[in-house]
Amino acid sequence: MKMNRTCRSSTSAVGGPGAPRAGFFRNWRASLRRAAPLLAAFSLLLSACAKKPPTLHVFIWSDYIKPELVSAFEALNGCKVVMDYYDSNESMYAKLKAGGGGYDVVFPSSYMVNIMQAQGMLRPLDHTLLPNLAHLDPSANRFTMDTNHAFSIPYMLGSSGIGYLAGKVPDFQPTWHMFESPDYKGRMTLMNDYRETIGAALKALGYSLNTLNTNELAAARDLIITWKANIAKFESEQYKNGLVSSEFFVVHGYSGDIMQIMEENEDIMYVVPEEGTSVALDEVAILKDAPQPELAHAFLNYLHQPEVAAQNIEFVYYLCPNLPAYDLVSEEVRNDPAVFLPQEIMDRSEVVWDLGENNALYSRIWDEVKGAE
Ligand code: SPD
Repeated sequence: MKMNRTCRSSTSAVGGPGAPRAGFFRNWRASLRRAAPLLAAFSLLLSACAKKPPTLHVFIWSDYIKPELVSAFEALNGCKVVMDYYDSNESMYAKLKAGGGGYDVVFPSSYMVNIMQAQGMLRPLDHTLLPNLAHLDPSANRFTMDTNHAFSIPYMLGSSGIGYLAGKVPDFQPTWHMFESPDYKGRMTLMNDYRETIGAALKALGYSLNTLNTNELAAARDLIITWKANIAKFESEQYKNGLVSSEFFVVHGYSGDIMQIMEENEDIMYVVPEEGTSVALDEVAILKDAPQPELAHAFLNYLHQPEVAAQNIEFVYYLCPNLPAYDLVSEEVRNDPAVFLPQEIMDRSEVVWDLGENNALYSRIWDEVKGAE
């Protein structure tokens, strides 16, 4: 057989019928050489992914979950939980709106769930991943508009009230009008939270904290301006340290937060003023663009595991509406009216509702308070 160029380069001359052609090998080797850096990067990425556990980013109120429960969740799920904190619904909302975060899970109060859901900020919940929904106390539904838990599930119920130092304020009276007392000028704080503080003033005046009556709102504004002359500042977080260290004698704060610091200073007391207050249900929701939606569902479900909910109640001193957990908490907590709010407090208190476009009535009043001398 005459050998020509064609024959020498033919595959049958090298490996018989069906064997790959030498040209193919050359092309393949060249492609491989070209792809080598890409392949190396890809395998680096794979090994990095294999080593790095998934991370759940949680945006939550401060002092609102028992840290050991978070560690236990990490161990159970082979993941890492990174937490960031906020001190009001509005500051949380503003940060998310400004594009901050990359968060998966957030804890808005029920009125804020409504606002965020209407603006497409929340992810619909997949109930097949939330079997512990079966443990929810259905009576918590009167504090939320998301009664089917389409976008959120109840997390904790609590009240707002007044924390004070019994030894420093011997004439303390359980009324919002304490903030008018000149005797404690500079030693008092009010929350930097427009629905809470306008709500307190409205209750002090005998009005609803969801009123749309502009005269009532104007009267509340004027009362807060009177209070403002006596307080050290509007503040929703540092009041706890201030009460423990006796820098402040009378503070407007959240029930569980004030109960938590009682161990650090035996003089601290908490009361719900006789005129009534706001009772808030904070919920837990998954953000629309959550990077880890499945892990986020696992976290929500975990929070309603009865033993977890019970331990959390004991730690934060708020009430997780989880029926089997009620039987698992200590008798001391079960009988604590700051945790299991008695009917007489419920009767004079209200939930802050989303007022839609009328929310602006409140933010306008708040701007006027802040701007007043
Ligand atoms: N540190 C936890 C605070 C919880 C506050 N929940 C109620 C918010 C309603 N303004």
